[in-house]
Amino acid sequence: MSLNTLKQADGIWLNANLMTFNNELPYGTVENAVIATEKGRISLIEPMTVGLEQQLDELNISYTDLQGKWLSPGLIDCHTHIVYGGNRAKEFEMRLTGVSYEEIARQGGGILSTVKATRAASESELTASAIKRIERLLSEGVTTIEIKSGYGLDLETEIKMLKVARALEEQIPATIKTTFLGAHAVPPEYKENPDDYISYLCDEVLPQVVEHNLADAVDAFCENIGFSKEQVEKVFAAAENADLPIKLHAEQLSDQEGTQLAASYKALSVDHLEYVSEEGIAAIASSGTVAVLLPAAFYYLHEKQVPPIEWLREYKVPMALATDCNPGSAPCTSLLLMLNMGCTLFRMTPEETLRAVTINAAKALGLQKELGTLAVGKRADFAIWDIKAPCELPYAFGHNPCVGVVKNGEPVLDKLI
Ligand code: DI6
Ligand code: FE
Repeated sequence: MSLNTLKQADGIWLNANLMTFNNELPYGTVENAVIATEKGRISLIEPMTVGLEQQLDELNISYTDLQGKWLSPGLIDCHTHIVYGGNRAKEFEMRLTGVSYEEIARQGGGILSTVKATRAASESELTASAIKRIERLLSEGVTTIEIKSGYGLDLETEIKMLKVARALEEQIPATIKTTFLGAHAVPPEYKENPDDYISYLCDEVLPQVVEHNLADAVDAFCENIGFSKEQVEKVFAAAENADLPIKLHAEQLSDQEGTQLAASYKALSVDHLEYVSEEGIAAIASSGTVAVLLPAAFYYLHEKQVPPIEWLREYKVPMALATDCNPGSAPCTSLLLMLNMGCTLFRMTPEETLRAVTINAAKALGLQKELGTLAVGKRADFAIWDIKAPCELPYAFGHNPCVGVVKNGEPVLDKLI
């Protein structure tokens, strides 16, 4: 045990069971461990030694005794649309009288009704409503959140959304990654000329987003109710020009072969994938792209076709899970519920679901060097769980055993008694 490291530590947790995702054991388990942090990073992970508490007491070094509780990397929600105006409860009601999600979108509802509400909302209104939703994620051990624009669909509102998303990092203890999703839907102004909208995005909106450093990635919705592969390719070319990595909403409702296109741009992730073909999976296997699965949208839209988990396993594509928190297809603020749905709806294993919200979710955001595992040198983001085994996290639903959250080495949620 390196007592010198412990003497310099800012925080020490003893008698912890760790899910590190950083060794060959299931969950990267390190049982009965000490974890310490210094200057916001993990400075030590070692097995407990006999008499350590006493040694620390004698040296007057304070620590938290976790008494066998489990500690995981801070969870990462790598796909959300959590900044938006209004809600779509009325459309939920419509869908239950038999009108489909696609039909509602064609009638000018759906994404466009949220566009109206988001354009009308002030920055402070958007911030306040997003914070309420984010607080629910944080209470479940989430320490990193990706947030997309895409409910503005004009220069002013896309910028407003991204500014609000960026500024959230100063108000909440989470890392925020922002994604420009101008190509989410065709706005009413361009209803007859979607190609002109794509040119507007590439020539006028994206340059402003880049100039003000408002986005960490660029995304698009490749779908028959969204944009064609050819239109998406123009957005990708502009993103590449601006040196921004790409992501894609791909094959959610039909196979548009957007996955292959995204792979050819070495996308960070392709998201949804219910209708992806084996060729699509083979393509992302060689491009190192993460498959982000979104069971809340699948569940909420009453989809029947599940993403091809078997192929993803066979081709060794890393799988991530996220809430897709949005007002239309996934008004969901529980990443723990996604673990459960990953198992029950998609038949993922409990370990796959936990890797999907830690190490693989970090990869989907290009953050794997900093986040997603417990290892010396990584950022000290972690969650503490009152459980006896990791599989308890996906096992129960509607239940939150998170008793502590540490962000950059600082306790930000503490229910430990
Ligand atoms: N796919 C989704 O699941 C969200 N966007 C997208 O392209 C849904 C957005 C919405 O319905 O508001
Ligand atoms: Fe989405």
